[in-house]
Amino acid sequence: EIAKWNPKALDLWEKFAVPENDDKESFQSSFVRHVTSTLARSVYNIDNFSAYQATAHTVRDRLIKRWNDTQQAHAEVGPKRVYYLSLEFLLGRSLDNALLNLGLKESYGEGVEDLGFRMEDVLDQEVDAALGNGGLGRLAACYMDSLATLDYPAWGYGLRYTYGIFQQRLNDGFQVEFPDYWLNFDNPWELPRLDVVIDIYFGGSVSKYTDNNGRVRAIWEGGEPIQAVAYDVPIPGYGTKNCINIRLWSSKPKRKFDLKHFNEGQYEKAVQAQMEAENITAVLYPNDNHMVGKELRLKQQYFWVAASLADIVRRFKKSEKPISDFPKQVAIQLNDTHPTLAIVELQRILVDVEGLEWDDAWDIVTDTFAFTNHTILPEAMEKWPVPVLTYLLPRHMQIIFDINLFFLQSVEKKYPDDRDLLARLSIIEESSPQFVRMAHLAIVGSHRVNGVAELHSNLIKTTIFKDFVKFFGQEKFQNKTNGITPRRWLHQANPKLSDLITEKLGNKDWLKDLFKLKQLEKYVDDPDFKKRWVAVKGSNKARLADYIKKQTGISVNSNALFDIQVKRIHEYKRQFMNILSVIHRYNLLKKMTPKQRKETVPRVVIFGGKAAPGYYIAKLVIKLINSVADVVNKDLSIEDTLKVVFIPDYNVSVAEIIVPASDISQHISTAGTEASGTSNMKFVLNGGLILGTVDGANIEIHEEIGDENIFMFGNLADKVEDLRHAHRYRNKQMDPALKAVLDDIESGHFGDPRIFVPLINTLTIGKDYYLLSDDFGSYLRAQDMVDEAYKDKDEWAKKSILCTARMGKFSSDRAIKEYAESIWNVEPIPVEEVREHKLHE
Ligand code: 475
Repeated sequence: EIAKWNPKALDLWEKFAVPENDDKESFQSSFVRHVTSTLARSVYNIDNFSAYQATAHTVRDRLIKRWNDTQQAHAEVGPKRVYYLSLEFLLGRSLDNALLNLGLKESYGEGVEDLGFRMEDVLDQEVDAALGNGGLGRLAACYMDSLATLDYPAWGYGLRYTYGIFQQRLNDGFQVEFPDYWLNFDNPWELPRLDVVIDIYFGGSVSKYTDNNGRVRAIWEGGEPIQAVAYDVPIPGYGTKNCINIRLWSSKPKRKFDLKHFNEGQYEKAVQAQMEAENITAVLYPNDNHMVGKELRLKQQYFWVAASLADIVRRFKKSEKPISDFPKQVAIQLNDTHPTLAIVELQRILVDVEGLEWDDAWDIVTDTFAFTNHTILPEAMEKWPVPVLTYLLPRHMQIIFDINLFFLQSVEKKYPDDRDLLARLSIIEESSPQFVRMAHLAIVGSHRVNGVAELHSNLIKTTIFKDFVKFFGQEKFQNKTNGITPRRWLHQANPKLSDLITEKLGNKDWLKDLFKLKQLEKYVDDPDFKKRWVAVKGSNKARLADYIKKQTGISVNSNALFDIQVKRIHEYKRQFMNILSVIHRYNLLKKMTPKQRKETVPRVVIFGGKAAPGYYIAKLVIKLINSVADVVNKDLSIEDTLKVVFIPDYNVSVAEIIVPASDISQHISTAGTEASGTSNMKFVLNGGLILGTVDGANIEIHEEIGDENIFMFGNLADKVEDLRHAHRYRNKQMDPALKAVLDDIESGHFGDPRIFVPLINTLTIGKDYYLLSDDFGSYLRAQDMVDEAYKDKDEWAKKSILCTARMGKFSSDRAIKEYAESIWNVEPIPVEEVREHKLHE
């Protein structure tokens, strides 16, 4: 428009645009301007944190530019977009990642040094954005990085929690939780869009009316609206101008307070509605792989999907395409069952608001959605009581009953007289009260369902979703093995290894095509290369040793074997088995002669991870680890052959220090319980070997890197049911080595044994559901093999190199391409080309 009445104006706009590939000077000028104008500080009044803020704001300016250009290009082309709905985005820190992806790392690094700061210290000021629990949330973050890098027109939708996952501290070896008020200082990585506001309704009532065509229709009138306000988080791709968006919704009352109550002097009542509205997005539920049936959690879910769908439908309508084109323009991926109400909400919009016939609407809905399952643990399966849904969302509950009715009618038609099949497939669990099974609703409302690793995808087809495969057929059920972004998990976390790889491969192309790492194989017998490879690992271990010293006061020997298990604390992940094997090792070391001890491989066993605040057994595992650490680390008689460390407050930025430093990492879930795992991929990509069970993505990692480069043990998934049966009905004998270790704990060797009774009971009274005693023997043998192998340093180096070289498959770029091609049917949009084309028009 401006160009029309003042053509010269455009030149000015161009001249003063935010620079894109700016140099040291333009960075410095922006830095100083932000220190004075944004932060109201000066050269006499600036610390590392202000330097971080000024740098972050400078980067933010550049991100906004790309973000705008990307949205403009997408508006120009009008492509099919993909929407990733995730209740969790575990992003971690943003500055280093943005600098890398924008190609500004070097110039800004020099620029900030000249101004009197070290980039390392500046980066270290940033607090993690920890809006997630573990695997599922971090996967969403890696997928956004890949979507941006591969130029897909994609959006993430989530919630802007005021409090992220709690901070973990230790008190006398017990976990204590502290609130994570991450927005305490301003957050430069979000753009508040106070103009993007959507009213969300709960409760109210449904009435019927007859439309112009004489059809009976429903209309839902909700209660007091709550506002969803958009906060946009730009996600820059690596080596591209594409910059996509995660839109996080924050809840806010529509009316500030109730004047009537206020005037009556009832102040608490006057602000009550306001507080209830703000509560919706106040806190992330801290449970991983576990369903908690709290009403507030259900409100979060609806609030989020209703706001997101309103936004998506509004964007679609701007295209002025017929509503039947919706699935040609929109693909929505459901990250687990948490956003399943989106299926119901879209059906409601199409039928009640747009006036479509039920069947036409339903075809649009099922063509639009696809659903990813992340766990088969029964306690994680979401189900919501019908009475709760009925009063919170009366119209949605009616629609769910109708979806179920039509679905079961179609089942009945195909399999007449199989009442049990109907009961098993039903979206409604016929208990008292009734429950809505969210996974069933998600399957029925989606055209594709996928698991996250080969074994897991096969298991869901043969166990929890078996009947659905029978009804819908195989094609609907796919596998999409998880992946991780090599930008954060190698280049950023392990700069020395990244530099060595780039030097050998001649360029950085491997960061966009991870299969290129294969070329490293030709150096496995090059002594100079091996030496440098080992030196990098050594310096990463020293870096971790420093961090451990700072955080825990424990000194560890970086020449020892670093054996690491970091992940959420959960019985199925079996940290308990790990610490029991540590006790076993400790007792052996004590019995050894000094000569024997000299010949053993010294080990540092490192743990980290949060337990859900209400998960009593998991918290006892943390206490046991710390109690064992107290005894072992003090015992001079074992001459530094064993150290045990629990690193507090494991999170993304701590993982970036830990992951590059492993010799061995442990992924030892009971076979069939860990859907995929993604930290296994991170460790191996950084040249760490795995000690693991035949579970999740371990199996595919094994396939890629080969037998010699991984230590696998334990019973297979297809044996698990029988073994559990044996524990339940045949008083199974306990492994004697395991028995000895338990006796040792019970003797009081690691502090008051009464504390650990409930934990030990899981193996006895609890019938050892996770089969520790069945796997303990083969676990110890595998540990011995690790020790033996580590003695041959040269062979170990070779294994380490081959690990990294063969990890191409596990890039999240590969995973995202598979989703794009076989589920979403979306194409990349090269933002830069679109812009140039537009300029030349
Ligand atoms: C699996 N989280 C990993 C990872 O696919 C897998 C969060 C809230 C409520 C309930 N559950 C969750 C998960 O279920 C979860 O994180 N699952 C994990 O997803 C990514 O690699 O094996 O355990």
